[in-house]
Amino acid sequence: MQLVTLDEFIAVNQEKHAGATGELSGLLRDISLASKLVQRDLSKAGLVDTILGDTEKTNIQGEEVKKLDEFANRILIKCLQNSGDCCGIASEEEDDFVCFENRLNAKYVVLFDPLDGSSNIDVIAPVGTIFSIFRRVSALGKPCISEDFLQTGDKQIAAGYVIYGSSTMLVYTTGQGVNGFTLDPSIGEFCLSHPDIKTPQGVKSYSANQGNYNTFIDGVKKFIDFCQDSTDKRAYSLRYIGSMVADFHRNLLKGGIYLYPATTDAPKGKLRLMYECNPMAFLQEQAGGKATSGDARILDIHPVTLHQRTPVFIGSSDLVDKVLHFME
Ligand code: P6P
Repeated sequence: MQLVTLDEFIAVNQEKHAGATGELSGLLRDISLASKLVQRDLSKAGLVDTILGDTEKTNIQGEEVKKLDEFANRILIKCLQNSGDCCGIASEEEDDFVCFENRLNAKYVVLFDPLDGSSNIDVIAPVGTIFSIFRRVSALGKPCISEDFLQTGDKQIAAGYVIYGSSTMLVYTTGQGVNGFTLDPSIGEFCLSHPDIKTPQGVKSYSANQGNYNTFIDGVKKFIDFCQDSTDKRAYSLRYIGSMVADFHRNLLKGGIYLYPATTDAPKGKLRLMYECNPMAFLQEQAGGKATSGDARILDIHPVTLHQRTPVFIGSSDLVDKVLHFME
C-alpha cells in the first residue's frame, strides 16, 4: 500500500467532506495534532509523576479527574481554538460548553471525551480520545449557544477517535465510510493503514461488564445467557477491557458487540450520548454495523442535556439485532 498521510488523504477527499470548504479538513488536522501531543505524554506517563495520578478533583460526572485527562482536555481546547474553524467545544471535563469569543465566525462546534478510559492509564491499558463535529445552527458572528451542541447524532458532520494502545491510530468518518490512520512516530505522521473499514458479521464475541449481570433487565440477561450457552454451539468469547475505545475498536475491525446497558448504579446507562455514543454510532453505521439504546437508534436520540447518558448496544448488525430480539 502506498504511503498516504492523513493530510494527503483529507486533501484528496476534501470534496467528499459534506460541504467542507477546507475548515472541516483543518479541524481534523487540529485534532490529529492534539492527539500527537497527548500520545507523547501518555507514552511516558509512568515516568513523569507530574502527569500521572489524580488531580484530587472530580468532574461533572463525579469521576476522579486524572492529570492526563486534564492535560488532554487543555491540549484539545488549545488546538481547536487556534484552528480558527471551531466556534466552541463541549468536553466531558467541562461542566458546560465553552464558546471561543475570538472565533465567532467559525462554522463548527466540536464535542469530545479527551481521554476515555483514563482510569486504565496507571495499568497501561489502551485509552482514547473521542470526537464529534457538528455545523453550528446559530448565526455566524455571535457566540455559540446550547442548540449548536444539542443536535441529534445524525446531524454530525464528522466523528472519530484516537486510540492510544500498542500503537496509536486515528479512525474517522465524514459520512463517506470509515478510514484508519496509524501514527508513524519516526515521521510524526498518521498514515493510512485501514482503508474503508467494514465490521464483519457472524463473529461470536461480546463486550460487557459481566459483574453487572444481576442488575441487567431480563432481555439483556437472556442475550448474555445465549452468548454463554454452549449446548449446541461454541459459546461466545467475552472480551472486555474497561476502556470503550479499545473494546469498540476491536469490534469495529473484527466484529462483535459492546454493550453497556442500564444498571442499578447507572439507571440511564453509563456512557455519554453526545461525545461517546453518538460519534461511535456514526462510525459503526458507516462501517456497516448498528448502534441502539435498546429503545431507539442512537443517532435519532434528541439530546436534552450535554452530559446525558444512554444505554448502548453497538457493533455487528447481526449481534445488535440479536440483543434487540431478546429485549422485545
Ligand atoms: P465499568 C470508562 O470509564 C468507560 O466510560 C468506558 O470507556 C468503559 O467501557 C466503561 O466506562 C467501563 O465501565 O463500569 O465496566 O468499569
